[in-house]
Amino acid sequence: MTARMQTICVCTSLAMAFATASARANLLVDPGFENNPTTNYFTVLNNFPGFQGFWGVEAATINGVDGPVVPPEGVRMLRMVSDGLIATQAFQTTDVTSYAALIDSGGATAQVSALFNANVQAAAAGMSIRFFSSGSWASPISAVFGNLVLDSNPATWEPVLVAPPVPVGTRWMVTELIYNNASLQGHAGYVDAARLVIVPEPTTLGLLTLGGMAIMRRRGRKL
Ligand SMILES: [Ca+2]
Ligand SMILES: [Ca+2]
Repeated sequence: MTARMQTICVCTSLAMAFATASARANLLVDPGFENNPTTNYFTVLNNFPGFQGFWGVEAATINGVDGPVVPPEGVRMLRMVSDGLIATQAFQTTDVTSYAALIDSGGATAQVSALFNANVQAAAAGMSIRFFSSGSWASPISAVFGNLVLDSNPATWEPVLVAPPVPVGTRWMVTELIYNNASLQGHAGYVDAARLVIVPEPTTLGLLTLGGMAIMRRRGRKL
């Protein structure tokens, strides 16, 4: 196989992987902060079933263009500010009972990602995925965190991605968006294009998809 053929083959595989991945349902409601109002985080975390699909926030609003920061998808984004404590957070709960067979086989991976941006030097952004055995904050199984120190360019959006295996017995998940308050230095931190997808694991397809995301991440940093 020539180098060109190999390149075409890899690109085709990646394209197929992305096409398949994009066909998988994003389990988050209003992942781009375009349609629904936010509510209080306390309300969401105290009633998973009743407030599934709401973004529950500590100190945040849904905004359009804000100075030099432009939403990367759609016309709105989440604008998070300090809540005066350590970190400002936003949460959404998701019922994954329909994935129970796959999850309890030990063969599920959660792919969780979002784009972050701030008009300040070295803002500390992060996200987590938390696993629960029932629709209650009182039934935690585990949590996995990812974080990234952002560049100072308000024109660039940088992804945070975590892709842990889904623990057996998981029935609910909580997706969390985070900024360290002190790192914002009185400015806002922005989020858009959040994503939560459950995929079979481990598969070649999954590895290709993650490889593709890594490529996108590197390209994003060059902007
Ligand atoms: Ca958006
Ligand atoms: Ca940036």
